Amino acid sequence: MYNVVVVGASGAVGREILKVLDERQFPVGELRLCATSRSAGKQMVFRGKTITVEETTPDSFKGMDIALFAGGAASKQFGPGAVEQGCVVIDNSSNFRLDPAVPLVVPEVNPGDVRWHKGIIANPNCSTIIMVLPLKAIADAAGIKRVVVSTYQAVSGAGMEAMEELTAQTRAVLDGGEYTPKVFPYPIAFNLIPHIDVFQEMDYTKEEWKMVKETRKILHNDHLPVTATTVRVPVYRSHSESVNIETEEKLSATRAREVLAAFPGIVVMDDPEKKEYPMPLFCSERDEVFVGRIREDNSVPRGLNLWVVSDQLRKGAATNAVQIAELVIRYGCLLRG
Ligand code: 2RA
Repeated sequence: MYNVVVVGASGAVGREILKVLDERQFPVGELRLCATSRSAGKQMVFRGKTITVEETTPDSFKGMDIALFAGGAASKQFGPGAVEQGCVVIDNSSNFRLDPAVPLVVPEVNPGDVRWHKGIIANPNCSTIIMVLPLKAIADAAGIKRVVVSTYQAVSGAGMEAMEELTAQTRAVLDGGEYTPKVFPYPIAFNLIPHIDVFQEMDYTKEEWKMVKETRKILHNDHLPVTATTVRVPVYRSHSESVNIETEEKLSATRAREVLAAFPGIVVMDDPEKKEYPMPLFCSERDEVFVGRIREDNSVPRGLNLWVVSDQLRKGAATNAVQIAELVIRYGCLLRG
């Protein structure tokens, strides 16, 4: 059994981490739940036991084997200290993802990178995780020359307050009232916002750069041409992505369907005659990445179009983090003996 601390336990990702630990029968010994002072004192239930959320302090990691950080700034403040105390840190924030000394891992894609960790292992951005499973399947079968992705990202990617904003705003609009946005820069109800996170170089957003840079790191392909447009949509849960891939070798849609279906963690949902394709409606609260609308792109000699949907709180965050913790145990690379 392993002692586990969840930091950011009461947020949208933290809650999901607890569910996933339970569902996957993770061998939890002691479980400590931590958060900011604002959430300290809240009570949460894990496997029938009520646990009070504590404020995170350097002592929160004493005697712990694995720390799962749900996101935000906490891992910068407490992560290195936790490692010094012998605790492996699995971090869902962007604080360490591009640090060359920190592995960035999607277990179905680059599990071996877990083995060289020095204490911290980064969990990639949700929209990146969802895309790299099908990319790896296609790369292994035909090589990849270029990727063009457009995302349709659920509000829960921005946390629980963003979900509440969508609900309150939708009600206000239907009732003919007004609601001033607090989380998003514009109303999200009955709207789309082509702006996730802050604007950076070349007028791409940080979310768009994450998809470019993290994908290259996970696929061990530093120069892979990837370009992204990320868009927030008024959906509660599950990110969707339109992914256009130029391949090195020709891959028919039929063969693409086969290699995608054979890849771990992917479910192919693709039968146009039966109107079968992935949608957030079907994919939420599931751990798999769903792929449909698989078509050859005949505007280039070798190209494919995919429609990819996955629950970003699960595979895009909590499930991926817990899968990394499982690999740490399987590979025997905990910090304490
Ligand atoms: C979002 N990708 O959806 C972010 C969450 N990590 O806002």
